[in-house]
This record gives sequence, structure tokens and C-alpha cells, in this order.
Amino acid sequence: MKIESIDLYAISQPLIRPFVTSFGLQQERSCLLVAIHSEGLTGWGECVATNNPGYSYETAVTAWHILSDFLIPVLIGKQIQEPHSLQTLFRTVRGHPLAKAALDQAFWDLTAQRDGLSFAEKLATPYPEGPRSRVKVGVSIGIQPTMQQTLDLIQQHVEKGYGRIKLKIKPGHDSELARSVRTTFPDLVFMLDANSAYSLEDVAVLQALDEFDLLMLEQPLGYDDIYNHSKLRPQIKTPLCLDESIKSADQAQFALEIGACDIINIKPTRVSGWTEARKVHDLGWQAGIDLWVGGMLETGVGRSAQLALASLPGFTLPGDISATERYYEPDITSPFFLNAEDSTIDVPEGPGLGVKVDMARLAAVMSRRQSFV
Ligand code: OSB
Ligand code: MG
Repeated sequence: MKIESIDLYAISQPLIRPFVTSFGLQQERSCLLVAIHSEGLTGWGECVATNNPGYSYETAVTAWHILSDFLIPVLIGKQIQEPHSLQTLFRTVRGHPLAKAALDQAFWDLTAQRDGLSFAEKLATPYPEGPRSRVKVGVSIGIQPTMQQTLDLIQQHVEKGYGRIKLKIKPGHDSELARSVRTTFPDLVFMLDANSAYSLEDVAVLQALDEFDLLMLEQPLGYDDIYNHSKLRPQIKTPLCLDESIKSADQAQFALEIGACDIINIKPTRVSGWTEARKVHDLGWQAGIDLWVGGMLETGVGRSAQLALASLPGFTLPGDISATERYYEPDITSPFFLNAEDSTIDVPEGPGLGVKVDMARLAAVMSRRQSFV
């Protein structure tokens, strides 16, 4: 397919509720969108880099720079047939996975449409069982001002039908939180995400979490660390999950070989896109570990591609892919709804992403736009 033109958009949308993690507070969520045009089709992708470098070193401003000055110029006018070619074309840019993932997503969407497939069907072509039609999801709840507010929010989400709850923690806001939640909800399936807020010196605090029957503890140690996680793992009973530290299939392989985790949260955006995410999926699946799809507060554009990834056969645990109403009202695409009976969301049937971007809504939340030809 000849890449004829690409549009780049910067948008900012208010979150229904502020999202607080160990690395900061978000009230508005900024991101970039890309639209690749070819042969009368348009493929969409979302760059999840946001206003500050708290989760990743990339921000919406650095991603705009990398996309507009380097990555988009590499693609314009080129004949490209399949998404894996982007990995080769992007070799001249080191790092910046969130910027790369936006174009990767858009090109998967575009080629799925060309092939008459949904994004999920195209992604699942190597597997005889094909994609799942609905995927298990959970909800991620930020740090709340009081314990009572946390318990109330959990209750609300359980009532909505969420079968798995994730809570953010930070030093001083950890074992007492877990104790209250476990006491109030004896059967709740819940997990904690530290976003790299602890060090190996905090092992006693992390061991204190053993008694609460957590589904997992996500990324307690350094955002680039794999080695110390392998030291921590035998010292705690809670299954250990990596998020921030796994930015490529190579790093996933390293983590698996040194026994640094029991579980991997695969965020397609964090690993440069869906081609690499599928490689991480294959490695984890072969190794027999549990896998789930992570999120970055995506709009419907990103959510739909997360659902496609989560439809692959190796995913065993609920993804951070909550329904649209959790974050945006209204969103820039048609909404996704939770199936309350089994805490799932239907995988879009396509073609491609299977969602339509509402151009009027996009214009209302857009702060910048540039077209490349
Ligand atoms: O660590 O998983 C994380 C959101 C922004 C940045 C990092 C994380 C998160 C979430 C939200 O936990 C998951 C979602 O998209 O619902
Ligand atoms: Mg995380």
C-alpha cells in the first residue's frame, strides 16, 4: 500500500474522575492521534504519551517531535505491504516506543481493512483457534483521598460488573489499604500496582502483602529494573507482574530466563506496537506464564486495538480495558460497554479497528493538527 498522507492530531480530554498514581495526578488526559491514508482507506492509531514523563520518558511534545520530524517522513510515499515492515523502517530511531506504536497501530488498522479482516482477525492469523469474540476485563482505580472513598469506588465497580479490581499503591499507602479491602470484600479478585515506587530495601513492606491473597503485585521496583525483581520474587508469595520494565521482546525473554516475574502486563504501546506485543505474547505463552493486556487510559481508538490484542489465545487474565464511561463522556468514538454477567467486553468485528472516529468531537478536543503528504 502506498502511504499517501498522514494526519497528526494533539487532543486533550477531561477525565471523568482524576487518576492518581505513585507518579502523579492526571485530571485531563492528553494524547496524539494519527490517521494514515492509502487507497481510499484510513487507519487510526493513538500515541499514549501524555503531558508529563511520569510513566515513560516520552511526552505528547516529544512524541509530536519524533513523529513529525522522523517517523512520519520515513513512511510518506513508501510502498508497504505488512505491519512488520515498520519495525525495519523505524530502526533509524532508537527508543520512543509510544511514538512508534501510534503509527504501528494505524498501519495494522489500514492493512486489516485492506484484507477485509477485523484488527483481531488479522492479529490472530498465526493461531489456528483464531481470535476470541469477547475478552475478560478489569478496572484500574487510582489513589483516593480516603480509605472510605476507595471502598465506595470498589463497591460501585463491583456493582457495575467488574470482576477484577486493580488499586494503585505507593509507600505509606499499601498494606493498610490491602487489609481494609480484603476485610470489606473477602472474595474480591484484586491486585496492586506500585508503578516502581519501592526498592529492594522495602522487602518487608512487600512481604506484608502476602496475607491478602492478591491476584498479583505489579511493578514494585525500578521502571527499568529486571534484575532486582528476580531477587524480590522468591522472597514474596504474591505473584509478581512486570509492566514498565518490559519494553521489547528481548527484555521479556531476559526477564523470563532469569525468573524475574510470574506474569507480564503487555501494553502494546510500551513495546512499540502490536507486532512486538505479539512477539512478547508468544514468548510468554510458550513459557507458560500468565499474560494480560495493560492500558494507558486510551480513547476508543486505542481501546479497540487493546481488545484485539487481548483476543489472542495466550492471554489468561483480565485486561485493563474498562468500558468507555469509566474515563470519557463522551469519547471520540462510539462507546464500549461492559458485559456485566461475565466482566467482558466484545471484541470489535471490524473492518480494521471497527470504531468510527467522531470528527466533530475530535475537532472539539483538538489543540493542534498537521498533515503530511
Ligand atoms: O501502570 O498500568 C499502569 C494508566 C496510566 C499509566 C500507567 C498505568 C495506568 C493504568 C490504567 O493502570 C489502566 C487503564 O487504561 O485503565
Ligand atoms: Mg502498571
